[in-house]
Amino acid sequence: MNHFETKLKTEDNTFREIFTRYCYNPILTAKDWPYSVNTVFNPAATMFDSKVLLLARVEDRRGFSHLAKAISEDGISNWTIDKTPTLESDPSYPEEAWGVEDPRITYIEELERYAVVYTGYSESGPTVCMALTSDFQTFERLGSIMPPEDKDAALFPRKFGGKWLIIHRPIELGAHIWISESDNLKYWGNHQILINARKGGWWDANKVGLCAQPLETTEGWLILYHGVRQTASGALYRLGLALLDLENPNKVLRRSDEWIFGPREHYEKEGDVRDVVFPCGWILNKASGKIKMYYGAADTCIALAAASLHDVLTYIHSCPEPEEL
Ligand code: BMA
Repeated sequence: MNHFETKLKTEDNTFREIFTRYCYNPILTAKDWPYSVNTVFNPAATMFDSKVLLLARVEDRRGFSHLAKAISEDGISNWTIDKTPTLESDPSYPEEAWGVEDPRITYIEELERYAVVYTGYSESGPTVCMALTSDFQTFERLGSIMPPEDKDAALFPRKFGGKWLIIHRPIELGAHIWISESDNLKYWGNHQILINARKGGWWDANKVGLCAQPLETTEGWLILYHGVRQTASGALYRLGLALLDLENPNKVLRRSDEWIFGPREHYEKEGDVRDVVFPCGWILNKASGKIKMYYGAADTCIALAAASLHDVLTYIHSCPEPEEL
């Protein structure tokens, strides 16, 4: 039985959804956790030891977040969850004073380690932090790598022209998505706007941010990002796609004009923060050509949706080339 929705259309038949939701969503909630927590959401996702590893944002009942890992063979069920927090704020790192949030994971072959890029909630606001790990048990912290306020960051898995590249979203100067380079993963420069927040009536006006880590395909780097629309009843978090040049990721080849996924089901529309879908990770199974996208729903639980890479690439190629910034 196919546990993803077989319908490819929304009820009013107006939009062919590229990502279809798992019919038993949500896949993980606070009730599944081995210790008492408020909510579990916004998970990073990667393959580890041939299994799916999620690193979820877990909010405790003080309101602070830590990261906790959950591992599953099929990436859908039978999750093994760490009995205690996997990565929690360390008092010797003041940038994590009020917790750690929203991780993204990239495997760095050259280092034979995973880079976990996450938000440190410092007393001066959110800042981008990085830690390296080979086992998801011990982490080597590189500390804060961007001044606050900055978040929604992920690393590319290899160097380009001898430089590491990172995507991130400083809040000053318009909440655009930026790309920066480094010789050593610690000190970053040559900052450039990559994807701008549009203006006015657009779904992604005023604030955008990277969602999952960049996904390498033969046709370019797939980028999943969120746009935040302020409405009379609060913020509305929806998702768009972009395609970056494979050898020069500073160049945006395509960008969706429309959002491709947004809050629709009750678990996305109701929770601690209503009307939020917020993926921090996706996994491409190269053999089947399927992408599994893991997302936080309403800042309360973790849900899953899947798409075929072919459909995603066909869609993004039908999108316009963005105007030069
Ligand atoms: C963002 C982050 C996310 C959260 C979203 C909606 O600024 O804090 O972790 O899911 O807001 O509340």
